[in-house]
Amino acid sequence: MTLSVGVIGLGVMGAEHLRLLREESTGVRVAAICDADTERARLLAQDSVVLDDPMALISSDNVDAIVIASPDATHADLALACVSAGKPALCEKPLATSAAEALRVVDAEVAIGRRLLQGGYMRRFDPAYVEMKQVADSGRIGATVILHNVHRNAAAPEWFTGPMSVTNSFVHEIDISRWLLGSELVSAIVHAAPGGDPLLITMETDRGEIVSTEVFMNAHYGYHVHAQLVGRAGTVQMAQPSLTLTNGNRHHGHGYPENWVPRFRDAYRLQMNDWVRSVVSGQPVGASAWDGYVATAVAEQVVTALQTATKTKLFLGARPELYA
Ligand code: ISE
Repeated sequence: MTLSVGVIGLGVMGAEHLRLLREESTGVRVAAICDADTERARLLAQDSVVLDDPMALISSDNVDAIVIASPDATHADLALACVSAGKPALCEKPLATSAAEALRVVDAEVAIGRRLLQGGYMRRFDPAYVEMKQVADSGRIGATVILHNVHRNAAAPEWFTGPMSVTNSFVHEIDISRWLLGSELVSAIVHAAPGGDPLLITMETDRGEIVSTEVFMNAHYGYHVHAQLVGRAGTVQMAQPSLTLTNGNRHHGHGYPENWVPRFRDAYRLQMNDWVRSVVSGQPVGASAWDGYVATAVAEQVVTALQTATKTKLFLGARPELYA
């Protein structure tokens, strides 16, 4: 069976997902694509049908499953439309721009009693994070006490507005910290440098671990994500920002990519391959709609913690049985 996929949104991430589906996935074809910029869609069309309306793509009989990579504010409505059409979707993060909207998506899945949505939290597929989790889970570093995260962008994307360093970028650390530690986040305090960038966000988990994250949107030197997990008997951390060392201009060392696409290329590919397999098998993998709700809800409360500059107790709704 060949799975027919539709892709909504063809910006940086949508174009990469389209490439992965066409060039690095098996058992799948891209039946339809859609972007607010119809010219951009036409240029990427190849043998896919170009549609103007994302809702028409979701309901098309020629589309079995959907990749949502349109702007953040559109994700929740499109995810809801996929659930009501009974079609699986890989939805880029964040699932929604508010906790209330994210909860509507969760409620829709709960109402039909099926998990159809996978959140695009691709770090769960990154070989370095996967190895860190294996080391932590093996007990080799003892009980985990601190997770240090660094999340630096060379420059904030031009579409960044307001608190997106939290709601669009830091959501990755919310998700990956919960996944790595297997704990829930219970409090947050945020320190902002003058001008609001970088941020230093310190959270505590329900098992007393401390999670520190520097989110620096304009670090200039390149895109750099790093993590170190500290246990009572050892530590595990990412070894390198790149796979090779270069010499030039009287300098020897690692290079940094421009943005997240080259850094997480393997993660995006593995995520896409697993998503396609999971749609065919009906066995969900990766971040669920519930994980998407948690990331958005915690981000919303971290934005409040940023504004109040005080330690904020985090709260979540009750996790439905579907996500046990
Ligand atoms: C971007 O939207 C992503 O999802 C990247 O993974 C993240 O590192 C970057 O900060 C975001 O802006």
